[in-house]
Amino acid sequence: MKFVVIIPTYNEADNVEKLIRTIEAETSSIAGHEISLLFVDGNSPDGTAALIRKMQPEFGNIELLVEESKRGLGAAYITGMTHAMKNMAADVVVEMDADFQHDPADLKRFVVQIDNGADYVIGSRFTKGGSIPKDWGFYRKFLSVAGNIFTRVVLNLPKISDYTTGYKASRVKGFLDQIDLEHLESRGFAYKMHLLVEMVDHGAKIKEIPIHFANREKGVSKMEGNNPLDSLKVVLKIRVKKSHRFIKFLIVGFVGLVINFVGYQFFFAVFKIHPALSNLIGAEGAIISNYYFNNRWTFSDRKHIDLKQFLVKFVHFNLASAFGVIFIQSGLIFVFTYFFGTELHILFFFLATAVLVIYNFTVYSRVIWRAVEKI
Ligand SMILES: Nc1nc2c(ncn2[C@@H]2O[C@H](COP(=O)(O)OP(=O)(O)OP(=O)(O)O)[C@@H](O)[C@H]2O)c(=O)[nH]1
Ligand SMILES: [Mg+2]
Repeated sequence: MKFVVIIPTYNEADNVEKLIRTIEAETSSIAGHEISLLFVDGNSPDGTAALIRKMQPEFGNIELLVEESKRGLGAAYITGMTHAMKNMAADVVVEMDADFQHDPADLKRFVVQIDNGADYVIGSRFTKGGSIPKDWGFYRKFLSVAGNIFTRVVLNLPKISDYTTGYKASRVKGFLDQIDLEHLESRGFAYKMHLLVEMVDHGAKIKEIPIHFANREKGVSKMEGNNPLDSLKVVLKIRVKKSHRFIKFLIVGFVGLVINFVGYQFFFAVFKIHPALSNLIGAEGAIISNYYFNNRWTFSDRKHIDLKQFLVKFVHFNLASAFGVIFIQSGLIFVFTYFFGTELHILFFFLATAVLVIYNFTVYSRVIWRAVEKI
């Protein structure tokens, strides 16, 4: 596999030479994979790019992109990731800082986890065995910890101990290549949150590994002062966007319900078809409507356009819908009435239907409309 380690730099002249030598030494023992470095320099006035260029002939696996100017960490990574996928045939992309806060010796451990089947390896400072610098002030510690809790709760994410770490490896095929990087919120540090949410939404298998986050060796921090506020804004924006999707899903579902009911009445009353069969026809009408409108509207950013994909996913959609009604909704009603009798059957119906709604939304988001075909 080809691993591309993307390293954004801005005024890292004091670090890059040693960094390149260390990474090359640390990764030379990795067998069976090709490792390349991709620097994205924000046109540093201190000559960082020239130093990198000078080292390119010595190693042969270093690429450099120079931006017009410093445009933020997220912008640099979006440029780097797009280049790594389009022009370097990357199978895996690693995000890494240039200031030795991320230990190059850890790269091997990221590779091992990808080999073991992980799609998204997170270098965590807060999991057991990880650490942050001892001399970090209370404010920075607090921001990191509170930020993590806030992000997790507001975005209803799976349990990860470090949502904002900068040391990560992402699998390209089926994950990074399906994500619309140009539309990530924030061109600053907060792009990390959005990328993580996208990887989770695309069903990435996540593996956390502990890392020791060091103090930067040389040079000064480029952290923008508005990072915390920007991150807060991004988390809330994603929340609102997700809520929009959920509301659209509910409206589409309601239209489906009406179609189901009208179809049922129509075929029973007009054609005198057996009520059970009439309902089946009505329900299929609802399924078709739900699929069509969710594709056109709720998940318009992940629309199935290609006819074959549209039809294949429609079959999946039918199967998922049938599974939901039979095993989740009816199954739950069966279990409830088995334990508590039939007296409260109306309540059981609503409870089971609520679970079905959540099941449907999860399956639609994570399975049916998971793979985005780039338009
Ligand atoms: N190309 C580019 N690189 C950047 C930009 N901002 C930061 N970087 C680089 O991205 C990496 C992370 O930035 P840092 O300033 O170290 O941020 P940090 O690690 O969160 O903060 P410190 O702990 O203070 O170092 C470093 O390698 C920087 O040189 C930018 O706007 N453009
Ligand atoms: Mg740093």
